[in-house]
Amino acid sequence: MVKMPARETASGLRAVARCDDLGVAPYSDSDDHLFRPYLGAGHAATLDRIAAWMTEAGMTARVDAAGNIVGRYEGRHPDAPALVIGSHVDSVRDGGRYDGMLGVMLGIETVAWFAERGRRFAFAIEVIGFGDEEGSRFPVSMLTTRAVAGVLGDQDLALVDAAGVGLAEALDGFGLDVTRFVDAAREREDVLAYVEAHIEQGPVLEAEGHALGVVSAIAAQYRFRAVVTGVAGHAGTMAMRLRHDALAAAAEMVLAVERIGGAGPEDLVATVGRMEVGPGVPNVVPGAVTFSIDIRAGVDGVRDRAAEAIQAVLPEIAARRGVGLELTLQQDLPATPCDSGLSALMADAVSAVTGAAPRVLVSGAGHDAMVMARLAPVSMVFLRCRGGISHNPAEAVEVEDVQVALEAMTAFVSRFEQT
Ligand code: HGY
Ligand code: MN
Ligand code: MN
Ligand code: MN
Repeated sequence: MVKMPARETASGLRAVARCDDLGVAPYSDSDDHLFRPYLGAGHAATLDRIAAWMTEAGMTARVDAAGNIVGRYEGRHPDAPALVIGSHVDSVRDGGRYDGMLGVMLGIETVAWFAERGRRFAFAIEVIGFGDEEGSRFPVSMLTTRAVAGVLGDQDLALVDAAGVGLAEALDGFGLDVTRFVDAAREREDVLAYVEAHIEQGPVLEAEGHALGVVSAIAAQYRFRAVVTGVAGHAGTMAMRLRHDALAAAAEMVLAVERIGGAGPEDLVATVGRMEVGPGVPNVVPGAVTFSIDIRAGVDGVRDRAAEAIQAVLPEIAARRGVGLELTLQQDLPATPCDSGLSALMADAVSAVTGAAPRVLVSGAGHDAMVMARLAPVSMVFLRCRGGISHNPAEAVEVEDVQVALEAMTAFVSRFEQT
């Protein structure tokens, strides 16, 4: 492969350094590892910092009605529709520093690159840092992306977090009004397209020696909540044969979820990531357990069949063990294709800067792009990440790859201008 000349990497370095900066207190709710939940203690400070970087890059910055940070680089005419570049500023608990945030920093660096050269377009460029993509605090994900896309669900404004704090109260504490949450929605004619740069969060690009990849589609997701109700009892006196142990039943259900997830094609995955046990003390037979079920597959049908199998087997386990089961579908995100025209532009930009044919791949991870696709055509570019590790403090990127991604983003925007 042609050896590319050593790159000047100041912009890539700045993007990585800013992600590292935002990975520590007070921008993160944890003293040791990163945790940046939506409207958490560090959210306001994080948005302030990003707003300052957006302004420095030549944008105006504002916090929208849903607590997203929005930077705007005007086109040649005011009020022009925008090419939106975005990703998310929140994280999972004990997350990595680059999941989401690197895409926001690359959006800022893309604008800075054009501003430094005095380039203006027939369109504006907006950079959006979505406040809630992970769903780390409230039970569903992509809440503020759905606010921007105008696709909120009836239950969304009534969401309550694990501590019993409702969305309205959390917004009020942040200086926002829940009755205005829907005002974050954008008009279709304002958004020409949405582009997201994100770490792959998987091993493919590294294994095959690619710095970047072009995303063809984003996998379908279901998120369920399961509530198992048994009979609490004294751990010392309740005979085993008389028990209706909610945790033992849940444990059998977790193994059933794992078995069903493993019985399908490689891209079918099923995960129980969160479990609360009540009352949660060593000398009481658990009476109640709540756990999450996350099911994904590249196509809706495979996801749906796995969900049907799980919805059939869990009640059987509950009946046999004499416990109650309430299974609720909390989130349904269908598989989302990226726009073929934009993806062709992105592929051309990627091959121009890497000197190699681009690697095209499906994203098993969910992204803001799958919701923004309800508002505008979308394109995604992936960056290699070390060992494919993500949702883990060990998440890491190479500065050179970030620089190459920036070059691909600026090449994409220049091609987009020609369309
Ligand atoms: O869950 C996901 O795939 C994403 O990280 N929110
Ligand atoms: Mn930790
Ligand atoms: Mn994530
Ligand atoms: Mn992400």
